[in-house]
Amino acid sequence: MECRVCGGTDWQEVVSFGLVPLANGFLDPADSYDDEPYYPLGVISCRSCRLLSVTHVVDPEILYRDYPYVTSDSDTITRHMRYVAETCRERFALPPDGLVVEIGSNTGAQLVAFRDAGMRTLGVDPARNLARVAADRGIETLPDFFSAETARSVAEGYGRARLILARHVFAHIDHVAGVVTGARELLSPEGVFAIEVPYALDLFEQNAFDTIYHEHLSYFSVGTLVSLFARHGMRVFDVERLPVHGGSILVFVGRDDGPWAPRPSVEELLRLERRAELHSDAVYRDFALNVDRVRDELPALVRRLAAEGKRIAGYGASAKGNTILNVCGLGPEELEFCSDTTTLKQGKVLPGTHVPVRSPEYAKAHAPDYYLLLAWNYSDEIIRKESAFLNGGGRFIRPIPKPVIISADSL
Ligand code: DWN
Ligand code: ZN
Repeated sequence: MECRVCGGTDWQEVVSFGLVPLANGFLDPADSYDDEPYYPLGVISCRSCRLLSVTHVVDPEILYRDYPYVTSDSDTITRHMRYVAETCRERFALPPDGLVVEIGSNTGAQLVAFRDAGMRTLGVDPARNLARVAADRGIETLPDFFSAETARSVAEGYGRARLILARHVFAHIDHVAGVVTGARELLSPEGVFAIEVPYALDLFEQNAFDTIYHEHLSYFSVGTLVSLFARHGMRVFDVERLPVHGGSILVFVGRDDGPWAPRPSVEELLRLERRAELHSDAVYRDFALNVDRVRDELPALVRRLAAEGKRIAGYGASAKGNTILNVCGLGPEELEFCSDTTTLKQGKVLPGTHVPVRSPEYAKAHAPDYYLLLAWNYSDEIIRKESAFLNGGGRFIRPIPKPVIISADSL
């Protein structure tokens, strides 16, 4: 396999989880589960550019045409999307009538913040179910994948963009070269391409191995992104480290013939990555050992509690939660149900484990003794929201970076 960033073929094996179902492959309980698809899941690291890549690429037509994840289903992300809009408008003095194009625009919640500031907006998202929701709230959305061709037809129909946004979608793209070339063509010379991706350093520091699933093809460091964009006539000129989704970077990229000079933030993170020795095999070996530790300790803890007669449920039917359950061998034996706020997921069952997804109202009426916090990236928000559960003696099991029990007393 050739590296999608540098073309290299010298790979270090990092983790291998065997056959795993799709993390957003929620099933209808009325359907038979016999033909549920499973695909190989593992991560390898390119020894030339240190891109982390999944081992097996699933056809994006299967993954994204009908998509259950709605970005605006948490206060944390809603606040974050407002921040992204403000920071982009202020830093880059975006003109009120400028065009903002968002790749992977989901239900349009991020673009609303630009539209409300008077800007012209266009979403591009292959999920037809979500593109319809976006259109209903007045955000024009092309129900398609972003590619060099899409970029060309958008430029012809709408003009050049001052800002192209790609939040938590860039790491989902296999043919990055086509997307980067397309973005460069679609940008006006002073335009900015802003991408937000999970950060490789956080993957290791948080031991966030549950963010490994078939949608996430790449796990990036700043160093890898700098070399990727340089190959395509673009320059990473600013980076911000943010806590969303367990640790992400918001990376600002300009055309190399544009006005944006590199800011110190880029060199600061490159220095941090050199200090973390991301170029050595040892980092990836250590990560694999930490992953194995959670794969041993978490099922042991959950099974011990279940054997003591404790009732346990999942909290947040997140994609990453499905990696945890499937990779740790936890399922309906241990979890009664999984609570989730997303109406598209309620009434379905989780991929692989077939644990039923229930609404927060159901969860409240059937409160367990323990919740396995599968949406641990929202710990603060959830702990605030669930103070009555905690004060009533309820507990959370936070699985990552290593399993811990959270109770009212421990907070
Ligand atoms: O890259 C991706 C990331 C950014 O988003 C996608 N491939 C898919 C998705 O990953 P995820 O499903 O792991 O994302 P979240 O945002 O961690 O999912 C949290 C889930 O938990 C959602 O289904 C909403 C739910 N939730 C809940 O039930 N109660 C969330 C909160 C905050 C809550 O209080
Ligand atoms: Zn590479």
